[in-house]
This record gives sequence, C-alpha cells and structure tokens, in this order.
Amino acid sequence: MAAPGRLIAIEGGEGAGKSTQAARLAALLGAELTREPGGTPLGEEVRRLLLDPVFAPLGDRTELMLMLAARAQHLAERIEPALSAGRTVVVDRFQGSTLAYQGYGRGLPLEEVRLACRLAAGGRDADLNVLVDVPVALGTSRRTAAPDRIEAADGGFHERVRRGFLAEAGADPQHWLVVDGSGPPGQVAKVIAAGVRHRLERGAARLS
Ligand code: Z5A
Repeated sequence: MAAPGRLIAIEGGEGAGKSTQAARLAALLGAELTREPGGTPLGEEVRRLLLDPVFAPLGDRTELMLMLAARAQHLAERIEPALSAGRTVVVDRFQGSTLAYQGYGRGLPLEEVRLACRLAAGGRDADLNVLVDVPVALGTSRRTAAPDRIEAADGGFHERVRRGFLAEAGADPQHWLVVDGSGPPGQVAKVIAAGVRHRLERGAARLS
C-alpha cells in the first residue's frame, strides 16, 4: 500500500497570484492540482452560486456553510482518494481561506469557524500552507474582470482578510510558509519551490 500523500494549500488574498503559483508548484512536484471552492462538479456549481453578485447580500453563515459543503464533497470525491493513493495534492485555497474570509473578514467567531471546518473536513487540514502575500491595493490592481460577489466587498474587508492570513501564519509557523507575492511570477515561484523543499526536507511535511 502506498504511503499517504501530502496536502499543500496555496493561500492569499485576491490577485496575490495563488492560481499561477499553485499551477507551477503542482507541475514541479508532479502533484494533483485542484481548487476551492470547486474541484468537483458539485463544488464548481456551489462556487458559481457563491461568487454570483445576484445573491448579494448572502448571510455570512450561509456563505460559510456553502464553502464547507463544497469542501466536504471535494475531500470525499477527490482529495482523500488521491492522498490515500500516495499522491501529493496542491489545492488553490483551503481551510486558511475559510478562517481568513469567513472568520477575520466577515467577523464570524473564529472558534466556531474552526469547529465547523473540522466537522466538514473530518479533521483534515493542509500539511503545509503557502501564503502568497501582497498588499490589498496591488492584488486589486491585478483584477482583469468585473469583481465577483466576494471581491466586491469593501477594502476594509480585504484588509481584515490579509491580516487574518498573516495572524494564522504567524501563530503556526510549522504549517505556514509566507512568501512575498509582489515580484514577478518566476521569482515568486523560485522562492516557493525553495521554501517548500526546505520544509519537506525538515520533515514538517513530506512529499510522496
Ligand atoms: N473563499 C472564501 O471566502 N472562503 C473559503 O473557504 C474559500 C474561498 C476556499 C474565490 O476564490 C473566492 O472564494 C475568493 C475567496 C473565497 N474571493 N475573493 N476575493 P479564487 O481563488 O478564485 O479568488 P481570487 O483570489 O479572487 O482569485 P484571483 O483574483 O484569480 O487571484 P489569484 O489566484 O491570487 O491570482 P492569479 O489568478 O494567479 O492571477 C491574477 C492576475 O494577476 C492574472 O492576470 C495573472 O496573470 C496576474 N499575476 C499573477 N501573479 C503575478 C505576479 N507575480 N505579478 C504580476 N501579475 C501577476
């Protein structure tokens, strides 16, 4: 039987360059690449509902529960089978985003959000979270389309999200790697690759 694979989450605010970096890292590691909300047919449908401005304003707890419903299905259908088969999975956003957006950003009590995450994910969390950090204004300036429902929240919300990510990373440095995302994509990718390798060699997480 294969040794279980490892789950690496790429996190950050809007326009940080997460999707770009998640794709590069997955290619480098030969890992499975997926995203949240999404990653399964049901999850992608939930994502469409979550991001559609037509549903604004959506209740904060409704938003949390939809994010977590998509995650539960993602884990059951895709992530857990891949990890069990010994594959490394790179996921573009995971639990760190729920804490940052629904906890710090929306203001839901953090301990309730943590508990709800544990319930939805059966206790599964990323072995390593890579936070691609950029100032909010830089992330917003990289927007190429009309803002979706969550992007359209005010600047104060996005500042709280950024502070939330940094707080979570600062509180658990063993499971978080913080990378400055303001340089060119190739340069950011090199820093992530070196940081992930270093963590894996140190044993904080292990590649399959
Ligand atoms: N959300 C949540 O609230 N709770 C949860 O639990 C989860 C998610 C899981 C959708 O996610 C929303 O879901 C998200 C949080 C919420 N809402 N917000 N805001 P998403 O990942 O699809 O949303 P996003 O952050 O808005 O994606 P994004 O704007 O596409 O950002 P990105 O993935 O960080 O960046 P990118 O796609 O790699 O790049 C964006 C553009 O910048 C693109 O034109 C690139 O070519 C360019 N780019 C990328 N890197 C660079 C660098 N280094 N320099 C210059 N330009 C760059």
